[in-house]
This record gives sequence, C-alpha cells and structure tokens, in this order.
Amino acid sequence: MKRLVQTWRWYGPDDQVSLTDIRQAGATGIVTALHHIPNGEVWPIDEILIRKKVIEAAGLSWSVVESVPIHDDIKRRSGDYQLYIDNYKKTIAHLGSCDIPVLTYNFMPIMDWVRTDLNYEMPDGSKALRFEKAAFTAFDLFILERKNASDNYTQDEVARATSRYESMTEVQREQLTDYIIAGLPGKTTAGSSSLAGFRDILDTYADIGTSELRDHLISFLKEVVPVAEEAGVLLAIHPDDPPFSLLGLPRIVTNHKDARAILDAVDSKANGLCFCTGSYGVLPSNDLPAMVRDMGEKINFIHLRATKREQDGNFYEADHLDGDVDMYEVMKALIEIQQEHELSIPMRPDHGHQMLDDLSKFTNPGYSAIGRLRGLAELRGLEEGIVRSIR
Ligand code: DNO
Repeated sequence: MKRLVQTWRWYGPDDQVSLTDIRQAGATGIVTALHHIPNGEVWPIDEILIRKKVIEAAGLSWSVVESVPIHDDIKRRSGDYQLYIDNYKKTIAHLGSCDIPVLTYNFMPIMDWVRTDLNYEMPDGSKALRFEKAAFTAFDLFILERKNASDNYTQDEVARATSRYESMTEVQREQLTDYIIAGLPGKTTAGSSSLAGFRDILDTYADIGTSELRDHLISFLKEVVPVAEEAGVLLAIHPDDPPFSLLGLPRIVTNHKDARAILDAVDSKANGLCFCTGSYGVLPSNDLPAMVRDMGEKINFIHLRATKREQDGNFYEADHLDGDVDMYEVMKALIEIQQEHELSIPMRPDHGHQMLDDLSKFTNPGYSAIGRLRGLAELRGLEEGIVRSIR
C-alpha cells in the first residue's frame, strides 16, 4: 500500500524545535526554506547543499521546500518581473540538481497568511490561532486607514469593526498591526513593515483585479513549469489563507474551480497543488474529499489541519480531528488516490495548539512542537486505521 510521507516544517537551525525533536515526533521528511535569502534572489547550490547536509546528518531527508516566495513584481507583472522569473527558474533548476523533489509557493499579493489573534485561549487552556473579521476590518479602516476601504465592507461590518476598534487598548492595536504585517513565521510581506510602506505597496495593486492576477500566475507558470519538469521538481501552489479578499486585494486560489483552472492552464504533473485542508476548509462550499478525488493526481504536497468556522466569517484553528474538516473522509480520499496513481505524497501536520510545556516557552505561532506532535500522531493513527480497514 502506498503511504503518505510524514513530514514536518522546520524553520532552519534557529528553530527552537530541533531536528532530533522532529525525528522523535515520527516524521521522516523535512519541509524547510532558506529564509535568509532575500525575496527574488537565486538560491545558490552550495547554500542548498549545506542545509541538505544538516538535515541528512540528523537521519531525515529534505522532502519539500516551503516556500520560495514569489516577488510582487511577478504578481503585478511590472518592474523587474522578467528578471525575477529568470531567477525563479534558476532556483528551481538548482533545487532539482540537489534532488529536492517538491517546491511550495503561493500567489497572494503583498502578504502571506494572516491571523488576528495568535494566542486565542481554548477551553482546555491551550492556545490557538484565530482570524476575526471585525478585528481585521478595524485594522484596515482605522489603523491602516486604507483609501476607500469602506467600499469593501457592508454597513454592518463597519459598525462591528468600529465597536471592535473602540474596545481595543493602544497596546492591543499595536499587537494586531504586528500580527497582520509581520507576526507569523515564514511570512513574507512585500515592501516595508511600516504602515506607510504598506500603504504604498497597496497602491501598486490598484490596477490588478482577479483576472489580471490569474493571467500573471498563468504567464509565470508557462515559463517555470517546463523548467520544473526538466529539473524533476514538482510545484505545489498553496491556497490563499484566508480564502477571501483582504484589503481589497484579489484572490485566485480559494476553491475547487480556482484550483482546477490553474491545473488546466498548464497541464503537467509539475504544475500541482499544495492541498491545505485548513485554508480550503474555511469555505463551507469547498467539498474537500471531492477536491481530492478530482485533482488528487496533481496534489504534490498536503497540509492537514482543521479550521472551525464561527459567525461573521471568523474562524479558529481547532485540533486536527476536531474542526469542520472531515479528516476521515479527506484521509480516505488521499489514501485511495495514492493507490490509484501509485503516489506517496508528502504531508505535514499543519499548525497545532500551544499546549503543555510549550505554553511556558517561546514558540513560533502555529509551529510549536507538542501541538503538532499531537496532530501528527492523530493523523498517522487515522491513516493506519483506514489503510488496515481497506486492504
Ligand atoms: C502557514 C503556511 C503558509 C505557506 C505559504 C506557502 O502556516 O501554510 O505560510 O507556507 O503560503 O507559500
């Protein structure tokens, strides 16, 4: 039986979760990136090899790169975009020559994933990540003071955001700003981390709507997919997180139709998906097992986590088997697709609660050791149970 490859995200030598910890958690593969290389630059072969050696010395293998960020010039198709595409191609070729098989990226304008609370207390005392729409809207309207921002909200949303803003202390407002602009691990925010810099870069997207952004992604893929094929690297696009528009910016990877359109635009195994159940799972209309059955052959990487929807578009990250994601059905569909296409797809437990000893330590939000250990253990058990019951 083909099985998932159990992997774990590691932020590199400065990560407080060590490679030994990861091995003890039961993972065999590492998901990492050279975070110190500035966005847009080529990853040199010797730097890739140094990182690979460290991973292999710990008895693990480098299964996935997450992420090589995409420069905003490519997303806007302006400025030095051709140079950045050429650099991206070189990085892909370098990764291939070092036998790194999968590369994850996203195509979200300006900023990667966003949450408004990194310490949301659960009833059991553990801490989760949460996205609260009124808090985000309050940031947009009253902290960032984005031009014409109120056009993107209903009167009710503005009213909720206003009272939310009024309820916050100055420290909480600063904290929220930090969470949104810079606070999450692995996140790249284009331009500056100051509010003024952020406003300027938002202006550069004034003429980019959904169809422009999608066209730019497809033009990018037409150039890089053949290079990835040649290099033996599988690309995996991460969905937008959260899967709805923020700050009036376009979103193009939120649902089944979006993902299908991307796969169909450049038909190649190298043009694939990072199937993140937590991101797609925020939209109740996304039927996750059906997405796996339809697109599974092109799922090159999997993030398993379960978001729990609340009212008004809010959600938090629940325990892996306890959110709105039907993890049993998703896992079953993944196991079936792997047998059908003879694949062993790398999967990692994504985000976990800060719990037990980790509560008194500094941890990367969403990436503490024990919460993910619990997630990985639950997911492995689920896989084992399903595999045994169907063979
Ligand atoms: C968050 C992550 C994302 C992801 C990128 C992929 O936890 O899933 O930051 O790494 O969007 O490019």
